[in-house]
Amino acid sequence: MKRQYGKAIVLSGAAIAATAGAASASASAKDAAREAGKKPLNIVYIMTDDHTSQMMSCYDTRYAHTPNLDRIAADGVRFTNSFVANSISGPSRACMLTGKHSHKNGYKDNTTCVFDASQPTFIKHLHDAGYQTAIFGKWHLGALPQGFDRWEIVPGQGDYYNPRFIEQTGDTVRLHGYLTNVITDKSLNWLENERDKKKPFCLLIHHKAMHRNWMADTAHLALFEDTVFTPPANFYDDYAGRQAAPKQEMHIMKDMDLIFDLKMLREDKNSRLKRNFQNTLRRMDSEQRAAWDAFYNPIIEDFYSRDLQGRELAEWKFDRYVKDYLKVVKSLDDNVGRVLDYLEEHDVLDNTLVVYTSDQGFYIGEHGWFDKRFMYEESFRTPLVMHLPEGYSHRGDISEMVQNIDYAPTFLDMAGVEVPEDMQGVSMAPLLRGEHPVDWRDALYYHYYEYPAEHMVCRHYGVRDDRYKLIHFYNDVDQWELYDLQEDPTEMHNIYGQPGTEEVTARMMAKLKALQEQYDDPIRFTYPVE
Ligand code: SGN
Ligand code: CA
Repeated sequence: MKRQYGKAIVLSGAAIAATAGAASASASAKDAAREAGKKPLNIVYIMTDDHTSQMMSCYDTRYAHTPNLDRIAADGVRFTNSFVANSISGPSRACMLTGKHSHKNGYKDNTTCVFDASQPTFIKHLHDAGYQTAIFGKWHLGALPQGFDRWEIVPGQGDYYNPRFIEQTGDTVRLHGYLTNVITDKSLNWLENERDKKKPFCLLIHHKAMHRNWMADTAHLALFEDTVFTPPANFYDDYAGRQAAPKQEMHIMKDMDLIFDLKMLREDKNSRLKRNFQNTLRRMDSEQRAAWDAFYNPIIEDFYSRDLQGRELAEWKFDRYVKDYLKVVKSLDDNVGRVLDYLEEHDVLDNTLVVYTSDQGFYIGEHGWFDKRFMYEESFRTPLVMHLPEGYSHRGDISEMVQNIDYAPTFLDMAGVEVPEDMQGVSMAPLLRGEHPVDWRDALYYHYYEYPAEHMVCRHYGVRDDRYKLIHFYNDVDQWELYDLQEDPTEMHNIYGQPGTEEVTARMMAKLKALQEQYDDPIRFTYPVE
């Protein structure tokens, strides 16, 4: 099969010999940069959790106002076709770090896997090449981080209030404050006081926000209360023609917990996740708790007094879900602004690549859902905006299809470090220079494994090109789905097997087979159409 663009070693800045090992390649990169009077590249990679592009105003103006995220896009680039390889946290993080699909990096799901942290990552390659490396925030890979000079991570999913952190010594400490602020404080402190300012750096700022259960900072509780948010057109999807979709347990009406997710806590009311919510509230100090109760108590009383049912209840849940999510976005956006301001004020921004993305997209009521996992657009996509360092002239939108396996080769390529042969992603650096490589990939591969598990999304793999998507759900249903994204962008009509789709089905099946071979996915499959 034809090799795709980006496997060739492309070094940024002045021409640099590309055959040397990582350390010497970087030494030459830095020498060349110095000779050219340029500062070496820094990387600030900000990744949130479950932040979907429907909730970023530079992608979608229906709900959110995110001036700081929009500032990154306005001064830099916005990817309009950015996707993940496996739409769930740990696997996404493993793809991003290794530049490889899940079956190659071994971290296929959150529930049964532990990340083999001894394997190569872009962080280790940058570190070997002389970069200062650090991560603060959510790691979620089971094993402790390797390859970082400095790390402080939250255990598992982390806590919004007065969070625990695992320190590099192995001790777990409890800090005071709201997690999004605390992670940013730690990151800025490292930039200002802890790093060796003579070396280039790569800093990973990994937020818990906007992960479930969307607990806002008390400072933002009152926001968005004057607006009533209405659900998207396919909120009442009946899943006709699809077998996996009706099996899921991520439905706002059926599965979103009134107490844990929507905070309607009252002594005389019960829910499946009530105890989990009480545990999160117990983390608060008396001042935080008083502010929380003062805000929520009238809403709780009003809610139970109305005894909403059916669609009225579903739409009330949707509205509260969006309000909570937006309040959490507000903290995130403010904190991204703090990082951008720091870099600008300290004269670091010009030679720094600032990346903002999420570990995957999320449903905001589309198909009636919250959560992610499916290869349908809302969760297959992930936001991606970048502030570009000097030397990268492109501004505005980039429409080529990119995937989170591309991040690792991109960072190495831009830093002047050799991209290892076995990385499966491709460097996006040419796109950032404004080039449109004619042999850029024309289709993306996806494979999701976490089943049976929370939210009950069946295992599936699939292929997407610029118009069609073919998915095979193989456990424990066996169904193919085909969507025409041009005619049916919300993926409501599975046209697999319909008369007139034979040619496109055969073409997409061939692309799927080619990608499974190219990426060496060992899954045993049969292609019903050859
Ligand atoms: C938790 C959440 C789920 C979520 C997974 C994975 N439940 O288990 O709703 O799908 O994380 O999310 S909760 O009751 O603990 O909030 S991921 O982003 O980490 O992959
Ligand atoms: Ca996530």
